[in-house]
Amino acid sequence: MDGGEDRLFLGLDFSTQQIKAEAINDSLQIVNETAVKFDSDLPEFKTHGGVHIHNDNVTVTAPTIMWVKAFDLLLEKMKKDGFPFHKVACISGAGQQHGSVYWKTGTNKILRSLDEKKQLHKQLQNCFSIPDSPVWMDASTTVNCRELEEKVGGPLKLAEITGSRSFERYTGTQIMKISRTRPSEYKDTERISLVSSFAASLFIGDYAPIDLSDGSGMNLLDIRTKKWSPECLQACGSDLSQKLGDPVPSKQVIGNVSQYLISRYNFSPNCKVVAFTGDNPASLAGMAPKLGDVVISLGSSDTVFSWSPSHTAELEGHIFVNPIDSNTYMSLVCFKNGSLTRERIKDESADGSWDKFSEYLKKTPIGNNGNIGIYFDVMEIQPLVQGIFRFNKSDEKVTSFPPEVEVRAVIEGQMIARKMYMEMEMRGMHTGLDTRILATGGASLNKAILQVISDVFGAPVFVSDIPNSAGLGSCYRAKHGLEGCDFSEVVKNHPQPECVAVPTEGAHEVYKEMSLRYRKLEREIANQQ
Ligand code: 5FX
Repeated sequence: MDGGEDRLFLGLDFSTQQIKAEAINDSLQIVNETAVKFDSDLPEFKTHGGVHIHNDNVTVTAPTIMWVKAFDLLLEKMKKDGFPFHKVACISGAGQQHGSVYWKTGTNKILRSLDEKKQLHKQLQNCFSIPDSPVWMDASTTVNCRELEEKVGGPLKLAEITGSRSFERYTGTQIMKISRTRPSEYKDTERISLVSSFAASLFIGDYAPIDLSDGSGMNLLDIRTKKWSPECLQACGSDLSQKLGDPVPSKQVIGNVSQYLISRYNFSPNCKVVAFTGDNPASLAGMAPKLGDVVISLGSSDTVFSWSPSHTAELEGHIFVNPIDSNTYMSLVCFKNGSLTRERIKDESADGSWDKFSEYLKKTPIGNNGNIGIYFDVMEIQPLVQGIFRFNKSDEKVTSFPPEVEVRAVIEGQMIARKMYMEMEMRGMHTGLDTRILATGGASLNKAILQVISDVFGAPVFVSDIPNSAGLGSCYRAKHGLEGCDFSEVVKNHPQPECVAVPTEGAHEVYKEMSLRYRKLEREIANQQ
């Protein structure tokens, strides 16, 4: 190995429902894609959508060891398929954001002296002080959120420091909850990782640092100084700065691949690892956006994000340190009811067929004859509400819609909310005919859905033929970190996305009025809960 056209860059994506590896060569061509799906490939963990939703309906966790076992399976699959591990020059990766991993005291020694003959999950099975990791879908920490905000001087003050007011899924309050409810397990925790830095730890055989971009999703990092905020740490748990380690810029090389991986899979001893980051920051890198582009990512969660040169504190949405350039920022809004809700409605109203779903979207009018649906199958983030709500054109509640109306209602309702919260979070951001909306994620393959997005946002929608932008972004980040050049240099051969939908005439007026109604109805629902 070493240099030359032959070298590869490996990108990992530890997402909610699966882990995936993607490899590119120096010309940015994808040469390998391998995935392990938690529900179907690891049925012994009995997850649904990669998680366990507890009986209280707000606690959501995933077994940490399942992720380790998935890592074993993934690399074994690649080995079996003859993947040339020795050609990998650098690795980076992404993880579902906010989720946390609790390593038991003494584990670092084990990580540093792994036995190449044994699978990793067998060696790490007793190494997690909290065996079930809280994930981004968890909404069980409302009391902790209020406490954190109060301790630092209110929600806006917290947003000024950390880029976000307190949100239930954010890691700081998840840690606070664990330190209060499970004090002995907390004490027996040597290190706390995010899913991203946990995954990186499996590659370097040591505790990997948290990167600044994913670290911004914890309500613990001061995004102005790029250091942990002492007051936030103090509010969330004792000895927290030791348990977290120092954060590093997202493009930092954090070490070489472990001896375990060299011996077991034939990685090169020179193979470097660049800090892993969150899935949304990695997606930003994978879309290679221009300033002013808006990315809409349609996955387990739906997110809308963009690259911002500066930041202002807002009560809705989030600001993260930018994964590509830690002197700039990225703004993001996140919605919990994304693809699983769309899939449920496809199953219930379109006989489980995406073709039929698309047909219904095409045959129903823009604005759905005034019908509006709000589908929060699980507790939404903004607003913090769960339930299904349907309204007719006079804003009266109705209990059901005909199937084709239901299909349009879910997509219109979701996209109106995506635009509305994007405008609240990214003050001054308005989409128009000169904005490029870059769509990614599973639903970006569905042209009928993309047409609704274009109509609601009043902007053309572009897609590239790579739906997994987090994995690709991780490959780009690996190359960027290794070469230390400008990111624009790394992505100069990135395939140009193609315009697949432009706004329909007249749609703008319909959605302008409908958005006002949506906002009023959503507020009423939130006030009633
Ligand atoms: C972002 O803030 C989120 O919570 C989600 O998009 C997760 O990152 C999904 F993995």
